Amino acid sequence: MVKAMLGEGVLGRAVERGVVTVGVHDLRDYTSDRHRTVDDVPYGGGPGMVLKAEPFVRACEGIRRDHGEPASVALMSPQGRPFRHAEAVRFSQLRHMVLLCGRYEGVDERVRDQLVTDEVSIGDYVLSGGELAAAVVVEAVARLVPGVVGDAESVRQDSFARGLLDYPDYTRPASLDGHAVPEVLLSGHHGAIRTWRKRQAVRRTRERRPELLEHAVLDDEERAALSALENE
Ligand code: 6SD
Repeated sequence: MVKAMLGEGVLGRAVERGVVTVGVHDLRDYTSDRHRTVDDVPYGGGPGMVLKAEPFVRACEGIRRDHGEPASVALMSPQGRPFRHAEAVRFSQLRHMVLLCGRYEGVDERVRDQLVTDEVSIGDYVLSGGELAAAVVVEAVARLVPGVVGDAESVRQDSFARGLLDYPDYTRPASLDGHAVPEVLLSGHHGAIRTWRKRQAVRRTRERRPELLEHAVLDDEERAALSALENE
């Protein structure tokens, strides 16, 4: 599942070009019993199973032996710190990181104590396993590695890199079932278009994600747009 996801698209091509390397490891390959057991019943009782610590420890030992010491060992978990653009930037600057994911059940706490340097949540909802979360993190981080996305300017202009939501986009036709594209975008006035887009980005952010404005670094035009909205 993880190999299929990471083999596609922008990331898949970057891996083919050798700009980034992604290894996928199966915890069962790091077990020693005949049944390749990765889980056991929880001490103290209760429902569900708990992923054993040893397969995680042995997997990390193997990775360390083959690839050197990782700069981060991140555990995908709903108990983690929210994964945002700033964390993606930080991870993208590391030479090597490991992402650990469980499936179906909890993880023995000693994995956190002994191995994990970053516990990461991709959002406040519960998945059945960490694989999708890890793929989300890998994709968001890899985009920020120079050379992964062809157009570096598009990465710089990405919504959360600017701290604001994106402005609305339009393409042809100029009118669709009576819904016209905003005049200014057809005007050819690049200055006016830039100003309109900044206003739209600020307006959307204020309406949908006002908390983002607390940390956004706004330029003069964006600050003016925000003041104008606040006086409306
Ligand atoms: C048991 C997991 C690992 C189960 C997860 C992470 C987030 N943000 N929601 N759910 C999750 C991660 C669920 O393995």
